[in-house]
Amino acid sequence: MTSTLNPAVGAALRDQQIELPSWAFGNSGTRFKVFAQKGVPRDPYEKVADAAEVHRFTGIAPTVALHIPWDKVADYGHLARHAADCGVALGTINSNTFQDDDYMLGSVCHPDPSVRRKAVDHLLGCIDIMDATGSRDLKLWFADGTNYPGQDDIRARQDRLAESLASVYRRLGGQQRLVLEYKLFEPAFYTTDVPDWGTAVSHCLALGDKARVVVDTGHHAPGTNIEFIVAVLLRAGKLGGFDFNSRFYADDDLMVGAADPFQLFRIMHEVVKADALRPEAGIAFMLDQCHNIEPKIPGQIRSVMNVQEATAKALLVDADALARAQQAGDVLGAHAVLMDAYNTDVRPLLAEVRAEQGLDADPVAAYARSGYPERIVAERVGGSQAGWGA
Ligand code: PSV
Ligand code: MN
Repeated sequence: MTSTLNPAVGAALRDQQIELPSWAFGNSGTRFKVFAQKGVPRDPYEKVADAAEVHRFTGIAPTVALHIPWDKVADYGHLARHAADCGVALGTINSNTFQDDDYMLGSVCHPDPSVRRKAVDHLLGCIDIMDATGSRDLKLWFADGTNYPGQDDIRARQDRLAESLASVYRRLGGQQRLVLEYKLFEPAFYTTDVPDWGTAVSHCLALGDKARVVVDTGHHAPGTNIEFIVAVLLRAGKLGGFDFNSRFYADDDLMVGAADPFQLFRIMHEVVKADALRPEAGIAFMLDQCHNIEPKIPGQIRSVMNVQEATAKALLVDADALARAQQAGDVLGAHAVLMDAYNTDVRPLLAEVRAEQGLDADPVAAYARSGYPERIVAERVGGSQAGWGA
């Protein structure tokens, strides 16, 4: 069969890298119930092994992000070597300053300096881990905020945040970065200390070049134009990465591309236009999802494929035709160029890309046939399954 694949599109798709969250492989749920699944990892080593399966069948998920302390181990260098043995590498280190009793009123914004010190020490400890794993990014998401008007001083909390962030920033090595994630609300409901991209970017600008913003697609109000935020951050050189997932209502953490594949395409279109897909562009394309009712490894494979499909469509946008139509004020023509790409069935094209990489055209089916799902159910007996908090 002769290849129909545009070489530039093929190369861009082969180079794409998507990072998997270790926590997607553990048990998760809502505050109502966590349903345990058979074969779920009991420790970070097994989580990494599962992530490696996703890479084995998709070829574009070579790194796995850790969450500390959920993925605490005695020897991070050893975990990094285990990852290499499995065919992947350790990626972003996600900090956790939201699951300790001391953090009830906040962490880095807490009114008590000793709690702020404890939170900052945790973040510095995460950088020590990055030194051992070779990770580039420290991801910061703060649950800090207030529930009631008058509960605390909004501006004083911003000052505490700025001071805490500066202490962490100073400790970063030359190649390391701090990526700051914002979230509209939850667990705080009245004020959140980093609620939006504006607050995040203003702190990152004050910190310097090694601080960038993370866009978690689930962290916006309904109707927010996320691709606009992406475009503005890319223009400012301040987009650090994504936490991809889908939302219908709030921070649902569903599979990316499930709720709104068109939004995902629009986001990837902005990324492609800014030539920011290349790994060297320094944008971390991470998933941040929980598979509460679906099997986890296939859920991650499907999610990676959804990002890949949206990317392929974005790469198919005829940039010249689009620019011509835009210049000419041809509203419908410009829109049609975009929709033509979005409406293309890219599955045959992706099957070709996978064939070139020696991969099965259907990663979900190939995984199902691999014997791995049965093996982990048989082998992972005893011990306690990993989940939120472990
Ligand atoms: C918060 O909702 C968040 O999106 C942050 O990225 C956390 O680190 C992650 O979820 C894990 O729960
Ligand atoms: Mn997130």
